Amino acid sequence: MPFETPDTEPDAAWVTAYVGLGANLGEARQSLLQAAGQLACTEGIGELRLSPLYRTAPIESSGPDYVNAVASLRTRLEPHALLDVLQHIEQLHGRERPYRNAPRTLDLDLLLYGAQRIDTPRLAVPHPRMHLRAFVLRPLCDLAPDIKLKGKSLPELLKACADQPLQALS
Ligand code: PH2
Ligand code: MG
Ligand code: MG
Repeated sequence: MPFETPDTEPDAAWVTAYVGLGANLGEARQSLLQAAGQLACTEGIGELRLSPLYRTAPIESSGPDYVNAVASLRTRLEPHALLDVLQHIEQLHGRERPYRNAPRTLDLDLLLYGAQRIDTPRLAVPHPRMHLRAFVLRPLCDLAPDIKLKGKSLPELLKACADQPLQALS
């Protein structure tokens, strides 16, 4: 059996996940690009695709405009292990949490993990507010236009938040 590698675990299943990226402090654009690179280099994560970047007005938040994007990736990390990776990368970028929705140097949110629904004290997936936020829906639609949330298409959901200012960055 020339191709057997008996000293390694059998491959865990690879799952497609979507991560929301946002920042409105410091070099926001640079932080998003760096974070995408750091995620792509992480063991257990592959095939990362980053959406276009958007400048977006803060929603239920304050401070300067945000830069937002979404990344799709394939992972064999379990959801909470992936969350650990996201929080570690936020820390590397100096993330502080003085109060809810405070301006931030980097926010990485696990939006979708395959078709799984997760509800634990640390993690809710699908992200409970993603269907209401143009800064998530627009870049998600760029990567995966056929995804449905709450039984609705992304263009349909985007129409309902047409009042949320958003501008593509070149
Ligand atoms: N994130 C929030 C709250 N409000 N607004 C914009 N435009 N972009 C964000 O990433 C964002 C927000 C909570 O994480
Ligand atoms: Mg967030
Ligand atoms: Mg977050």
